[in-house]
Amino acid sequence: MTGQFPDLSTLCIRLNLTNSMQLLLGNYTDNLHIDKFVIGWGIMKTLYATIGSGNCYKAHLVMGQLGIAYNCEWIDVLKGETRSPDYLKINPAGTVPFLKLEDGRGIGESNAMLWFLAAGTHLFPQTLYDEAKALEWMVIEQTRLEPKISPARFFTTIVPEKRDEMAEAIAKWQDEGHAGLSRLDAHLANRDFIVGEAYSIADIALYGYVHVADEGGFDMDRYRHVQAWLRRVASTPGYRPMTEFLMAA
Ligand SMILES: N[C@@H](CCC(=O)N[C@@H](CS)C(=O)NCC(=O)O)C(=O)O
Repeated sequence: MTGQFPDLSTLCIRLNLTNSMQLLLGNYTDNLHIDKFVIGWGIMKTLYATIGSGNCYKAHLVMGQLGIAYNCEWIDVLKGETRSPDYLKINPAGTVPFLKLEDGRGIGESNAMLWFLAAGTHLFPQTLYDEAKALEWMVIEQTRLEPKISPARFFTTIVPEKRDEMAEAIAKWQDEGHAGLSRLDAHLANRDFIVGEAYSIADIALYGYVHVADEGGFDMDRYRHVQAWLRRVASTPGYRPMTEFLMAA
């Protein structure tokens, strides 16, 4: 019955169910013989996330593709909610995404979440070498791509009123981001996915921001291998676009 599970998780996110409502839903799903271990007592992971964030989208995408049900708590970065005393008690680093596990322990850093959530599944790299290559590309993502694409996109699309003021910095982020995108394009010239033969968390990590780089003013027509890979990722089983994540807010 796991095939029904992603639909259920979408339902839980959309309705933003309280714990007691999840408990009821858990009892209901027991009758349907849907996964009792996760849903049975209504206890779920909680993802603290902000709208429009590629880092938060990575966690949404991997949980959707693995059929993991979770609550989503929306934190408004633009209103400074990541720095509120209440949120700092949850994640002292004051950033999103943040994943709270069923037992109350937490995980920060989007790529660490991917690693934890996918371990032992078909989305985890299948050999030690591929694990190392996945880590290599996840570090490249966090150092050469995300820190360039994310701020360029933020000041171009999310707060466009700041675009002129930030024009010089945006141009610099774009230059540096293009170096990372060129490297990714060369890597994808002769392969379908980032590591090994199959789609994995390395693809999800890279996809989070690369697929919205055009919103940061990056000319993506320069990268035909990246474009083909973006289409391949978007056709993997259980894929959900970022816009669907936003609609759940
Ligand atoms: N490297 C972290 C980046 C986390 C991060 O900087 N998140 C941004 C949103 S994408 C944030 O929380 N900004 C608000 C703040 O720093 O107060 C990850 O991959 O999760």
